[in-house]
Amino acid sequence: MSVPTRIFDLKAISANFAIDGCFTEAIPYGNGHIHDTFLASFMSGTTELKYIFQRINTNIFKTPEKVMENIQRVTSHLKKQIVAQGGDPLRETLNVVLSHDNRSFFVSPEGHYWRAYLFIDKAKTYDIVLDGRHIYNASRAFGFFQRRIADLPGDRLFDVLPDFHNTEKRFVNFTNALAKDAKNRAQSVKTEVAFVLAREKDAKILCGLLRDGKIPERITHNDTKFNNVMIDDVTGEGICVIDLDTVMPGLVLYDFGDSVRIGASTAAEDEKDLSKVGVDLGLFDRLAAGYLDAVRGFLTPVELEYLAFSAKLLTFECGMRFLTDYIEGDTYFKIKHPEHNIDRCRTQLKMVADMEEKMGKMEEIVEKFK
Ligand code: ADP
Ligand code: GN1
Ligand code: MG
Repeated sequence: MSVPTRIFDLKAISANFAIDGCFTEAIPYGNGHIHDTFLASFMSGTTELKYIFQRINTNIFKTPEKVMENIQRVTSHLKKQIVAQGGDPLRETLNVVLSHDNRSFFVSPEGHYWRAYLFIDKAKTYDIVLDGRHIYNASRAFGFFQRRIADLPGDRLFDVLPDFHNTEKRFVNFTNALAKDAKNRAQSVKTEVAFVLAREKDAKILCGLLRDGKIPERITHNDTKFNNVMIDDVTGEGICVIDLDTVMPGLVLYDFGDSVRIGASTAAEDEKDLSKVGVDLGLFDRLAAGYLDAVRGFLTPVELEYLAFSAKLLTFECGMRFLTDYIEGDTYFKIKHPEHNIDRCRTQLKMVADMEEKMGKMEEIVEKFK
């Protein structure tokens, strides 16, 4: 497994943060593929306080200080916007809890980077979309996020994962992994490999538009999967966009495209029965409506033109990443069983094939809400 599940001494770690309460317990939390996440509880008098603790995955994020600097800037800016719009800044954005020495993280004696956030209560994340309203609201939240962050003052955000959505480079990484075939697995995934190799041309399209100055670089989230939005238990609203590690310069098309592969899917990302996997055009309709209701007037005509295509491209990119990781021996994504990455790859490629068939309809849907 890429990151071993380990028991950490959350009581000792949390003692380094400005939390006014006595530690009671901590449990592993959520289904993220990257960090070690825990829900920790404390008692302050008779009040229970809850916090999210995360051990930052420094195999992936090599500059955790820069990640936290970006997150501090982004969340401070969002807070101002939320307050100005009459919202609740403790629920509608992540709130970083500082360490006793006023830093946004704590480095343990073993060299692990830990951070803490206020726990957003009475809201949940979901791995599968339950209904059209959920995805409309989540997608609208991602759209508002892009708008709110657009006028972040100061320097360009730090590129914490350079070329994160550079699909052209990802394609080269994939072919390199294939040539090396370090774990002797390529033979067993020939169909998936052929599917990816046949789409090299697609991999270059958004990179080309950016290079040619046809679409603008903006500040984007870059990891807009459905379980990175908290859905309010009572109202069903997409109350808070979380998982802000990858907020950095990017294309709005990365965010829209990446949100579709789970947001408009009829099955889980790791569903084994591929007959259940496909794009649900009803969900795609709600997803596009929610996003465009939030960003109407903000996107350029070329960005609008490529929305439907971006869904296919980002799903392809993700499938190719899972396949690369499988071929390389599961070094990047957390996996729960040995076939996990290839199962995930297969759902993504099945989604791509289905989107290719339904691209005309997806474009008509986008057109309706422009
Ligand atoms: P990863 O990068 O590993 O996906 P996330 O930051 O998305 O990590 O966190 C994993 C899960 O933890 C989320 O899907 C969500 O369920 C939960 N979570 C994260 N931050 C909070 C928070 N501030 N309040 C409540 N739940 C949270
Ligand atoms: C990871 O962090 P999480 O689980 O929300 C990954 C995304 C992938 C996604 C696939 C930093 O997202 O890029 O699309 O898994 N995040 C990073 O489910 O690589
Ligand atoms: Mg996440």
